Amino acid sequence: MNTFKTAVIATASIALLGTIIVTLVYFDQFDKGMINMERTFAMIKPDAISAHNTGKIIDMIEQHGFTILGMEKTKLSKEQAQTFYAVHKERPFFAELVDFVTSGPVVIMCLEKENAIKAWRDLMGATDPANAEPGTLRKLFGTDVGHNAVHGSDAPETARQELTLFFPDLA
Ligand code: ABT
Ligand code: MG
Repeated sequence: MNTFKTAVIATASIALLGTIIVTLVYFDQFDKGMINMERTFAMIKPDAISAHNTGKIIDMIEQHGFTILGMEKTKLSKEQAQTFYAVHKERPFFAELVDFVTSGPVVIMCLEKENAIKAWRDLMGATDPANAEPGTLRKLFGTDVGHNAVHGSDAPETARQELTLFFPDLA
């Protein structure tokens, strides 16, 4: 009899636990749909790397709640830089831009957060550090419009393109 009762209680407990787990997983998925979890492509540029600001920037990324899904220190080839900045190829500053971004190592990252694309652009600050808000990465670590410490995708489509270029498994 005791064995029978134990078996009934054990079966009921397992069924209850199963129901709780299924419910939690369901609500987790539901939440993810509601909160627009996004991925973006980020880069720490050669100026910030050579100034030894890599660690401070990565620390701020984590302090602001981004999850670093992928990260690599690498040096871009001319071809990679030209593809990456192809949208600017007709601009007068294109050659200078490609020279700069290939002048030394960079740290490339895939970041995840709710509304990550805008959140990362907000943390970076304005393209020209002179116009960037206090506390932003470009105000803290940028020098001028051509040497502005960090990059971030500017829209969902560019995030997908840039992640496909550097982190195909995370795009
Ligand atoms: P990125 O994150 O590097 O793409 O910068 P952001 O999106 O804020 O600004 P855009 B407009 O994409 O600039 C690309 C790079 O070109 C540099 N630049 C831009 C100049 O050097 N002179 C200019 O007049 C303009 C408009 C700034 C960006 N990169 N760096 N280094
Ligand atoms: Mg840009």
